[in-house]
Amino acid sequence: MKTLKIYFPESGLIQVLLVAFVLISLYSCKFDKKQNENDQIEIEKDGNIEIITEVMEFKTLDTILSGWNTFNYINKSDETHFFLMDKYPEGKTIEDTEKEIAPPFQNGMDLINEGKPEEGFAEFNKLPAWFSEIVFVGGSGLVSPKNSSLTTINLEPGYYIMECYVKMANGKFHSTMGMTKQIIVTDDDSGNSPPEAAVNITISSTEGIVYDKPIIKGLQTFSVHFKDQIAHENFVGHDVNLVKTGKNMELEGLEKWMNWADPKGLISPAPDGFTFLGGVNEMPAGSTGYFTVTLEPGNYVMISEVPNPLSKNMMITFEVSE
Ligand SMILES: [Cu+2]
Repeated sequence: MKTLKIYFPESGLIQVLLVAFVLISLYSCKFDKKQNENDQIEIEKDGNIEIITEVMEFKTLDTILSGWNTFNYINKSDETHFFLMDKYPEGKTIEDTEKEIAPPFQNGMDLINEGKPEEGFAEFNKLPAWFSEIVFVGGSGLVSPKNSSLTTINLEPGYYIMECYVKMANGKFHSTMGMTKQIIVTDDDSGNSPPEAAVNITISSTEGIVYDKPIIKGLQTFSVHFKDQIAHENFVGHDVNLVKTGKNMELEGLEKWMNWADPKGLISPAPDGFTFLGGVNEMPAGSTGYFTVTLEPGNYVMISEVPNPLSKNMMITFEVSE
């Protein structure tokens, strides 16, 4: 902790009192704001849990029930975000993340951005051993500004960090800038059942993204089954993001943007002409998550947040007709 030495002239006492007054006011302001933030968040009538991003933060419940939960992620900000639930090993908390995980990732990314990819990737070797014990158990896909997404996942009791690692225009991860939130999942079960899916998607490292029925317009629920899970070249596992595109859009820009380890990847602003509508973020092999979305007629892409998704059959296009 740094100690500030302040020299007070004759009117020192008044200044000290003024400083103290300002500090107390600031503290109570902050406290009031926090109270209000939590007041805004609610469990909706249908049991969905709201997550709101106004700028680059998660406003949601601090404690939730285990079992099946549906999250309504509302992105009111001007940037693209997602939420991913990281289940932490026993005894590790957000303080450990800030000390031991965020620095190697950000230093590595900064070096990659400076054109030193080898040194950058070497930074990732400094991640603590317990990093490999974090389990990524799903969340939304990417959600464009002023959009929302509905994602249903099953959560075991435990300590979780909700995070988003999209990058700001200056290359800093949203998570480094504080877009993380600790959430406790209790032993009490929600008692919810998973939704019924109209279309079943399977994703795997061997076959990519496949689905079993024609996709039609209107309100649709998709199941996403993770037949396997691997760490791709950029360390993350595969996931499913639904994207609406203009007609005859060039998809190369989107494909390249999906890789966070690319200096131009997963960085604000997202490429023009694509609207991210959520999906299901990475989950362990054998897991199933769900997302529910209203589909207007038009052209869509389902894509994974990995390097070269096209070559892995993790970038597939489809059309929804009138
Ligand atoms: Cu974000």
